[in-house]
Amino acid sequence: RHKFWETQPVGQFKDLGDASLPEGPIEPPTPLSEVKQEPYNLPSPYEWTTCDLDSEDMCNEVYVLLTNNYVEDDENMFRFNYSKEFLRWALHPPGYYKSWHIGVRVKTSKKLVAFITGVPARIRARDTVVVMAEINFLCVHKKLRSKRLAPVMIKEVTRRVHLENIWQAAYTAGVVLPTPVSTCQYWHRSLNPKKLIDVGFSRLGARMTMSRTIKLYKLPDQTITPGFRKMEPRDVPAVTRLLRNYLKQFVVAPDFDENDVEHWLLPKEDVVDSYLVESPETREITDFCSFYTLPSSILGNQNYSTLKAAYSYYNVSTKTPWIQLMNDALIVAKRKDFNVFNALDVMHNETFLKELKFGPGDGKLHYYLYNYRINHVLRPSELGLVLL
Ligand code: NHW
Ligand code: EN5
Repeated sequence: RHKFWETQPVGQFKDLGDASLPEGPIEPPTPLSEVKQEPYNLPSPYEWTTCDLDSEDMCNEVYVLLTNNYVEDDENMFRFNYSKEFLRWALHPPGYYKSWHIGVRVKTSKKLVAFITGVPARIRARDTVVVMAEINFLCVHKKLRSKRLAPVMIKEVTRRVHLENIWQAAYTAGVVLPTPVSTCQYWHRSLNPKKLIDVGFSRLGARMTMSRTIKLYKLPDQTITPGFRKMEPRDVPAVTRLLRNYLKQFVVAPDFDENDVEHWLLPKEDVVDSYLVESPETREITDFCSFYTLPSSILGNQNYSTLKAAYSYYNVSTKTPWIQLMNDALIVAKRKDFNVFNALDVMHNETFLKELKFGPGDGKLHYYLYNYRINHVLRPSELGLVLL
């Protein structure tokens, strides 16, 4: 059934439920001298290229490829539209390798037709912190699908990760592959219900009018929690402590240090937003919430071309109740003109989703590890990791 994945060091369907297999690496690292020194062969019309996102031209080529060919929903109504600034941010974390930003061009025309990326990350699985690659933005041009290009690209990124002496990876996908560590549900909170209904993102509920629907999703103009404010550079140490302490409880979670928090969580306009609660009495930072900006192109609508979506990222509550904290996040997202606020049922998100009028979407997200076995399928609430 999975001619490629059956050959890879990932959990196989036949081993699901076999708790006798040891947790940890599926195969040991090989000596670096045994890692293939030359790139894998592509079909002869194509050639490898390394994409420098700092170059305005290359960043634009990647942006155009993804804008036209990246992930769509199951009815092909929406397509992810990551911005150039977002791609630069996503691919330039501390310690990134340029060689892990891999493109495929047509030799004759030099047109960019495929892409895959990795970035390094320290991810903890139970008690063990493992240096991994986070793989994302795998994309093959629509006209070149089903030619088995994806397996070659995956093998090539794997080779380049191995050359840096890294032997594990984490990735998410909307499709089922061998075999998910966990399967999460997308939830959606309407901020602009009229537009969402007009573009077919959501439907008018049974026995609901448009005006009742608009009223149902109304939010206050101002946040409610005293001391709720935008995160600033001076907050990096306190946010790192708060987040590290919070993420301890999950089975799989990133091991963020201050440099990671500065990169991934300091607010960056139209890319990532972060807010915290600073106690007006003690000046202590007690709670935190964040979301990233990922618009989708609306395919074939007369009136609208983009859906502005916020995606819940990392959140921590120690004093402010979850529902109040995330309601404030909804208020700022609404004020910033997002049309919808999306979240997965990871971490403690189930404690606020229903209360805050999120509804389940038609999409699922499967989490995977490469060359690392976890013996049981995890509940989403055991996951402390959000990929972009
Ligand atoms: S998930 C988003 C993936 N991208 C899209 O969905 C965009 C639209 N689709 C496409 O561009 C986030 C194409 O359909 C793609 C497949 C390119 C998806 N992950 O070339 P063929 C990520 O980026 C397998 C993994 O003929 P195609 C995460 C499929 O099961 N494998 O198909 C990426 C089959 O293998 P099988 C996927 O449609 C993680 C084979 O590809 C997959 O022209 C990558 C068919 O290839 C997916 N999303 O192109 C893995 N979709 O065994 C990283 C299909 O079943 C692993 N396939 O025969 C770790 C590497 C690093 C290790 C370091 C130690
Ligand atoms: C790797 N980083 O299917 C990511 N999105 O539910 C790659 N549905 O937006 C993997 N089909 O349910 C990505 N509206 C996998 C996800 C791919 C994109 C995707 C889903 C997630 C989605 C929307 C639109 C559906 C359009 C028709 C959806 C219902 C919203 C409604 C709002 C009111 C309350 C009930 C729910």
